[in-house]
Amino acid sequence: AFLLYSEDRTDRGIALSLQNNPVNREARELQHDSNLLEPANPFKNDDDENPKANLQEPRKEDDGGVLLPPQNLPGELGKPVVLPTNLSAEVKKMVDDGWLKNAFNQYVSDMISVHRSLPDPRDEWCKKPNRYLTKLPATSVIICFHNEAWSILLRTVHSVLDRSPKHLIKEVVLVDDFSDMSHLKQQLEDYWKSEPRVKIVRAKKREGLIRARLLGAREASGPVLTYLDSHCECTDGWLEPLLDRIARDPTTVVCPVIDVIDDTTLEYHWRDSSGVNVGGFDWNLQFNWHAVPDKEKKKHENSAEPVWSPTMAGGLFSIDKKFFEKLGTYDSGFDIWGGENLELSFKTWMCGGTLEIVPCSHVGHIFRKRSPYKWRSGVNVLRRNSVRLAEVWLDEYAKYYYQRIGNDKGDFGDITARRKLRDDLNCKSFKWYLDNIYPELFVPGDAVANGEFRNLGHGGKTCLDSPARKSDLHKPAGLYPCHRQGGNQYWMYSKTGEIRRDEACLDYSGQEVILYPCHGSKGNQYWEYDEESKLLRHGSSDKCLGINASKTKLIMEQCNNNSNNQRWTLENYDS
Ligand code: LR7
Ligand code: MN
Repeated sequence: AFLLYSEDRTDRGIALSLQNNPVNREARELQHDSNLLEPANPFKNDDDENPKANLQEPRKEDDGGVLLPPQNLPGELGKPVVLPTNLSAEVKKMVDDGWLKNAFNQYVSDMISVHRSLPDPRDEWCKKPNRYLTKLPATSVIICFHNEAWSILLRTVHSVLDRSPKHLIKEVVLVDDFSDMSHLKQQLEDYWKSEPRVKIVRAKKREGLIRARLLGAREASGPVLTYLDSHCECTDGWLEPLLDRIARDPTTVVCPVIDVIDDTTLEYHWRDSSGVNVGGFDWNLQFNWHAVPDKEKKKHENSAEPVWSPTMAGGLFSIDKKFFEKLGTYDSGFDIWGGENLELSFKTWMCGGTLEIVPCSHVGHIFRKRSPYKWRSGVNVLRRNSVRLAEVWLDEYAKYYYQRIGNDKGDFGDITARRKLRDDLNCKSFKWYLDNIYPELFVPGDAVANGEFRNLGHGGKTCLDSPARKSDLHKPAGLYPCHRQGGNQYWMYSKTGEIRRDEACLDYSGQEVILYPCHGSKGNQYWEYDEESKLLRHGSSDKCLGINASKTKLIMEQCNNNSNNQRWTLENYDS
């Protein structure tokens, strides 16, 4: 198999058609297409100069005696595949095209077996005998895709079939959300022709991932639904720990730990259960990750035990089908992408369920830096979804989201049915959720001021302005003409003297004024506002926050009562 793979001069077209033969597993490995790469074999192990030295006896499978690739094929065991730098122009173009279409390295994915092996990231605790109930419910696995790459989609499905006990997979429902890539048409049907457990459902128009998931749920006949994105890989034993929680209590909604499949090398990254994160969100209604809070840690003897999570990332979870239906599934008014993850999270907690991350279950996901597909033109889809979410579930807290979007709700459609659902289910309040399930969240109402922070110097039209995303932490905070639309100009002044947005705090340690993760211990993040003089005096340096003459930079100066460029008005200040 190795010789064939490294020396055969098949072109890509042939590789593809071989790949489609569902009975010839070995032939599918020919997709690696190494001949197009220079040097001829870029996949050799780091410490191995001679590629032939890698030649080893292929493993035999116990069932059909079909050959499996040797462990040193590209990407096996989740190892990274690094392309050589001296690619020919022809190959480089294919690599670039792959990135363009998918926002990850499709070329590298195509080199890797759709049955590749992965590390086993499980804690020993997970493998103890009798850890899980012997009688577990079967699940329908629903995978929605819109223009997904061939090898990635196939690897997702094979990882489910290859690494789950047969009797626990009722079926795999592939929902095609109106893709136009040709490999997702007849070719996909042909590929799965001899696998009765794989069903393909086609949306008649572009529905977006939320309605596509609902379409999948309608086709699913198992008692449990398991959703996966179309670019995932399940590891050994991923399924049992999820189903076990649902078998014990069908109102428990469970998520695996989501490992990272590198978008460039397809390397499988994982951390042990001491590094497990839980989900949260910010007032822009964006999902984010957090370390497990101490209070939750104390409830467990072993870090591999399931932990409560305020929210889920959205794409990877299992839920009892009846419970999902009882909760009113998703708001089908949500379009394309976004918001549904928080909707289901809030509902689960507020309407009688529990949301958990199960550290014994690991599934990899390719995190992309941009969305490769078309959304919808002329509508801010995410905002519309988020406003629907806020209107139905956030009660009096919705206003904090609206402040972030400049109070511009736009047309968010009709939500009466969703409100009725909430009433009928007798769900708890959002305040209850925040107080009991997510007390770590900073609530803007607890701030002394919130909104724009305007400097009165040089015409008084300059506002504190920074995106304050995770990637902006440790970077200088900025300034911009005030625009009254919230967003990067929405700040809070907390009771404890922080100037913050979400988890970013204005911080000064003698150099530049930067954003830094809020630490809650004052010092470099302590600012004292005096309503009278309008100065913002910094705790540890005793200097005042000002702006330079060109209104481009925050500066720290000796405090001066008469200097307008040190004077600030904080919106909604309430002493
Ligand atoms: O119009 C669409 N139709 C689709 O079928 C758009 C997307 N999709 C499919 C798509 O092919 C993919 O399988 O829907 C899935 C999700 O789309 P991605 O992969 O572009 O989204 P993402 O991984 O960036 O999105 C995360 O947030 C989404 C919010 O709506 C969904 O909940 C995704 O499932 C979710 N992914 C995860 O939770 C994986 C971990 C990411 C994190 C954190
Ligand atoms: Mn995804």
